Amino acid sequence: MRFDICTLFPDMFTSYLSDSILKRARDKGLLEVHFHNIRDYSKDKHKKVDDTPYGGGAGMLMTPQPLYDCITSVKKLNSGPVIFMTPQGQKLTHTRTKRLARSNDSLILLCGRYEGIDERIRDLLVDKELSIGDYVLTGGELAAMVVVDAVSRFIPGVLGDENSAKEDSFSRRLSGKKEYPHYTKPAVFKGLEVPEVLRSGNHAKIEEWRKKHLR
Ligand code: 21W
Repeated sequence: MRFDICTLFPDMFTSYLSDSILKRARDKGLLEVHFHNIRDYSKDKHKKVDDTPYGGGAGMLMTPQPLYDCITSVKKLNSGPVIFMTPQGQKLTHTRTKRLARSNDSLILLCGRYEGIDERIRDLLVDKELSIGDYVLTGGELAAMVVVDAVSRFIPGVLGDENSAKEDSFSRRLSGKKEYPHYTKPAVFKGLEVPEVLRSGNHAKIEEWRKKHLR
């Protein structure tokens, strides 16, 4: 799956996407993430990308020209829908991340900054709007990273056998099941002992203990 991310802050993404599961997915060629700095498309002599709102009001808006040129240029590389990350968007859910992965070979993610974008960019280029929850972030970058992470887990081959997408804890919880308490070594930590039965090797007893402690 391919993601193209239009942002004023491409550097914010690199460390997260270059580690762990997502790094392995990119190395294996299962996941491609490309960045496009909206500022690079500004035709203003000072590379300006924001301006004051018509009608007045607090804050600045992203001006349409750099956004338009950035997105139309990216659309030549990526035929997927343009998704604008905004607090007004549809809420990202487990079901929506799954659907995004299953229905698209590629996505274009647009990260907003300041108070938002000029409405004409929505009219001309935006296909869908997504929010990641009811809280205020500084911009769309963190939200876009959440989309890449959550959606990538549904790309076949991205997760190893030990934590496959349909058996992960969140899917189990959604399908009506709960989680049991987990323990790893050491057997005693800060005076708290791992339940004896989990160290017994008796799989029937372990199963019984885990069922009893679902929450
Ligand atoms: C936050 C931009 C608030 C604009 C009218 C005028 C992307 C986000 C964002 C941000 C406002 C997401 C106002 C959950 C988020 C994002 C930055 C509006 C008030 N209204 N998901 N001014 N939360 N946030 N400011 O914040 O870009 S997805």
